[in-house]
Amino acid sequence: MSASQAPAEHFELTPNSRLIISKGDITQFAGDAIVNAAAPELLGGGGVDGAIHDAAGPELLEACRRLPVVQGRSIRCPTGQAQITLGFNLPARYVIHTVGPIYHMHEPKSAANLLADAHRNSLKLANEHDLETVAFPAISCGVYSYPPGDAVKVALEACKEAAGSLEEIHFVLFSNNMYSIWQEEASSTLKPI
Ligand code: AR6
Repeated sequence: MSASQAPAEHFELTPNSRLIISKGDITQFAGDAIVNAAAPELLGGGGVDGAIHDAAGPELLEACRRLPVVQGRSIRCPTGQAQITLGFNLPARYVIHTVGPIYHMHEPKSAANLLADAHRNSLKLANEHDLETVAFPAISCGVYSYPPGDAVKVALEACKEAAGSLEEIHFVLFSNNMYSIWQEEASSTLKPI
């Protein structure tokens, strides 16, 4: 089946949490939170970050500006960390902003650790807010150039470790290619349900 016809695929991630992979636009996700693949300043940008800010409306940028600068003159979210705001005009109640690594700026092993941190810290915040459903895009797999075949392994392993009491962890992939990569990795490592 081609990805454009593909239904959402469900897998057992942990005994309590299911992993759901679908193709689409994450700004349409109507669960508790969507994760944004942001830049460290948290002031918007291109890619999924731009789409989320456009759909959420200007209040999202205002909420991001109010988050404290924690490093240097402008960094609100160092690579691998996460911050949470409301979702404003989005169907999702919250946006969890995280920053993945720029692949070529790190040794592959540190890039993998930072990408895992981005997923784990996003899920930590989701659990701290008692959320039940959260959706991730393919963090770092666009402008930040992380090879998607490696990123998916890191992302799914980190989600397994940090799922906590989340009922559903979704990955909403924008392209056929990214959807197929996620679907193949999940099918080969997790039990379908
Ligand atoms: N829904 C789901 N996925 C999407 C959407 C969408 N609406 N739009 C794009 N994607 P990127 P990064 C996919 O570049 O690599 C920004 O400028 C896209 O096809 O958005 O982490 C930030 O401000 C790709 O597979 O994020 C940062 O500066 C994936 O989302 C920088 O880009 C991630 O691509 C972050 O780069």
